[in-house]
Amino acid sequence: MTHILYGAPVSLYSGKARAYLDWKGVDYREELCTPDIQRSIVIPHVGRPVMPVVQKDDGTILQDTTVIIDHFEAITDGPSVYPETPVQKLIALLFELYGDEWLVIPAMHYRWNYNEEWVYGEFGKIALPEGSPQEQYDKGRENGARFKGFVPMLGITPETIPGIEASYEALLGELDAHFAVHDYLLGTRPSIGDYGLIGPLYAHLYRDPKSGELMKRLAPNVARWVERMVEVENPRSGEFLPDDEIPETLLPVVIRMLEEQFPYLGALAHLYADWAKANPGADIPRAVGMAPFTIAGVKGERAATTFSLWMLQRPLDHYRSLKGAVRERARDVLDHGDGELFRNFILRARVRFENHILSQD
Ligand SMILES: N[C@@H](CCC(=O)N[C@@H](CS)C(=O)NCC(=O)O)C(=O)O
Repeated sequence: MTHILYGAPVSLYSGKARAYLDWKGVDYREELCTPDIQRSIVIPHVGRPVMPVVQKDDGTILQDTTVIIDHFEAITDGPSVYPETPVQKLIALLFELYGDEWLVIPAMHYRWNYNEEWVYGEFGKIALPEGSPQEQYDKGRENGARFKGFVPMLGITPETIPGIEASYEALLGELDAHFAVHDYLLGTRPSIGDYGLIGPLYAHLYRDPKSGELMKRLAPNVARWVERMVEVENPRSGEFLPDDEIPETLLPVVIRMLEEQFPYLGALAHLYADWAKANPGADIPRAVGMAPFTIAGVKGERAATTFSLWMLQRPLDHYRSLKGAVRERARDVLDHGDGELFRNFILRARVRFENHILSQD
């Protein structure tokens, strides 16, 4: 018996899980997460339709890519995707947060505004793997409507699109310069930060045809990094840079992340804390209203997604556990940008994520 990854080629977070399982050398096979699988396996265990899901050989269901990764990290010997050195670990956790919870904006923008017709066929292949192209397209249009509906909630509007594109193209330039020198974010071994980036940068921004053309044209070194990540040649190999070094070429991306994502996360944390105060003990909704954000100088608002807080707590808790000289080294890296946004982050209320459910902590 092997483990099963229920996912799909078109799914952002499936790309993250698959790339990790391949690098980790986990014995698994992938099956399409069809509507039947959603009904018979996912919804009964997780409570809602979502992918990817791992069904372990003992029947245990793992959902959420971070939970999946942490599970296999805990039970598998050998090299880890978590750097042991503290500042690299912090940067890796921040990149996971950035990829998972922020780069979904360009990922969804380019998919739905440049690849819409194509992606309907892809959605159809999940629901009707044996169907004709026309049947798949029609079914995909029906099933894709829910995902298209997320677009405005993510802050993607005619007003914000110029900012989203300017930001993404600048990010590609920064990452291209980095991957011209380094195989992965922190050396010759992929870290949890690389897995955060690979979801949006593979399943949407590389694999969707129009987006892939753009990436290969503007940032060929990023495209090659995507290929290294998803076509794993040497599982469980490579090293992080010595001496807890953070490559200089990553600093522009750290600065960008602090500037773009952290004001939004700050607003989200306050909205959630106000909600929690008004609703003690209540089930946490997926979003607690809309939070403002600014991207490349353009203002918008997007759903204040509570799950992002759980992802934020990971680097924040790690940073706050650091002491003395180590904390100073972390501060020096962060303060290339507006590091205070992170270092002095006000988190008035926390969340817990257990058994697929987010709850008040
Ligand atoms: N944070 C989760 C998110 C999973 C997720 O949002 N998956 C998408 C597809 S890539 C999905 O199923 N979305 C449907 C929904 O959330 O309603 C993870 O890391 O697994």
